[in-house]
Amino acid sequence: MIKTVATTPFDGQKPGTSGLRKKVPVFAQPNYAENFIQSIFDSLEGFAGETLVIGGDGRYFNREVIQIAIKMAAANGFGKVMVGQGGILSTPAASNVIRKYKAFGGIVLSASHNPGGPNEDFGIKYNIGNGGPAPEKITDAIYARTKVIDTYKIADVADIDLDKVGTQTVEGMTVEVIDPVADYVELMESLFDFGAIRALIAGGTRVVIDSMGAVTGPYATEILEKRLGAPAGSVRNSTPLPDFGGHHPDPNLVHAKELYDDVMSPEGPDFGAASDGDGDRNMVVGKGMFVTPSDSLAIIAANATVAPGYSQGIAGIARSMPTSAAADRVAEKLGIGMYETPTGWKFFGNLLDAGKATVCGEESFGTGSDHVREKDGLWAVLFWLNILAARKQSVAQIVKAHWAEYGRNYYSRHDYEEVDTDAANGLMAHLRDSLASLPGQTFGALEVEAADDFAYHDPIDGSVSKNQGIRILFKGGSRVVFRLSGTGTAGATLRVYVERYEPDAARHGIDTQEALADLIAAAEHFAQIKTRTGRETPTVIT
Ligand code: VG1
Ligand code: CO
Repeated sequence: MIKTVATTPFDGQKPGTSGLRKKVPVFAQPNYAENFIQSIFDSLEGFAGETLVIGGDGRYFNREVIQIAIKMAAANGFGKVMVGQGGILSTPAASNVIRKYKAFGGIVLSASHNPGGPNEDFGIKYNIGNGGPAPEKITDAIYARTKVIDTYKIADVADIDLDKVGTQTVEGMTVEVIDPVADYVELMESLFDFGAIRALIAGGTRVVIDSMGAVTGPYATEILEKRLGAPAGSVRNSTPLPDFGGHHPDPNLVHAKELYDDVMSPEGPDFGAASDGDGDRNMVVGKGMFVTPSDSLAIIAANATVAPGYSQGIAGIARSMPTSAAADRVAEKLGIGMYETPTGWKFFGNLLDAGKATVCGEESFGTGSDHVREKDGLWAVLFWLNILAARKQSVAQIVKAHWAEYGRNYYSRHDYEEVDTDAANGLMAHLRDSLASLPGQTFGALEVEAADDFAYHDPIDGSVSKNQGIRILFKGGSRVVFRLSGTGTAGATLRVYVERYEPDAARHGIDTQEALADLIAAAEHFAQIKTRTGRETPTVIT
């Protein structure tokens, strides 16, 4: 039986950088998830009889919301739902399933790199038929709908069995529970030289992947241990758990420190990687060398043709504005297009669909390509292993050779988390107000060349996205960027991105924070971070 339930709007159901993210107790309020899901459906057209893909990263509350979403899809007229077994689909795997089976779209349940548990984070995101996050036009429509919603539709039926692969029927709609791993593994095998990677591992290169108790465990185990022959146990924290085993599933030098320390120890593995909650981010570490995500994008682009899926070369590179310009130098050398977008994967979709860009990346440990429309953690790891196998060099050798050829972009991000919202807004407003007077100002040896609030003009659909981050550009190519996070669930998070280009190979061995010290001081000088936020130091430095 289909029920129509009366409801009233909730404040603040505005999708951020990547969907709606809130604490579980917020999501658990009666009708909260239902309102948002109905608002998604109300903002779409023409899905009657079509297929919807549903899956999530397995975090606390995943199964409950999946039951609701399936019953609401049935009540709203979808013809079929494809859902990962156990409610599991990594974000890149969901993107692939949407594309492969020509679904109308998908609902991805995740709060990505934020912790999970009864008092931690949850999230809902809608992806369109190209497999990518809904563009702003749709997320704006969803938000507008959440403000006026008065009813939602749901099938009044028993819970669906999510654990058995196969099909069942819910109020006339087919529900197919699929193996969440198989399609993804097939795609990876079509892109990379598994034979060469297998030989690399058989030859003694020791590879470990830390899945951080989150969704990539089953994917990484199947690929690394079963298909590529790495010994059992090479994938750590491989069972997806509702609270990620207490891990903070953010693959960076703070939260994946154990893995980092292990790779750096003399007797440790040669190559280590970690993924985030929903499997779209990656951290890559080689012995003696942490690879910054911005460099990782540049190095993958420069070496792309070693992988069978990219042997014909790449059409272009896209990066988010705060990501370092390391990839720009590769694009220049290859004579291909370079695109600079706002933060968030939804801005890459048009460029990928139009064939303008083949690989994309963000400084926040996100790398991907036109194989799906999300960033893809394991894809990046496999790309690196393919490069190691082809070049027969270590990670450190490859990175240093890259810097020698292109120069090094020293880069760091300083995050100030859970800052008072008014203080953070005040800091950004102050910077915005001072934009016109910044050019020409000096700080030590630095001179401001230009300053602006980044606006993106999408070259494909002509849409304009304003206020995407304050940039202070110095003479010589160094810069500092300020923006507020759109994924947090408590207070505001200020992100400060700092970059300096160093062409001289003799100066490529400096500690990053030291190499950037004057720019970090300049950021403090221009933004008054300490006095405005009351923070002496960043919460996280990556
Ligand atoms: C952050 C990152 C951004 C990324 C987004 C979603 O956004 O900075 O690069 O695309 O998270 O990633 P923000 O607005 O907090 O800076 V995920 O892996 O959280 O879906
Ligand atoms: Co993520």
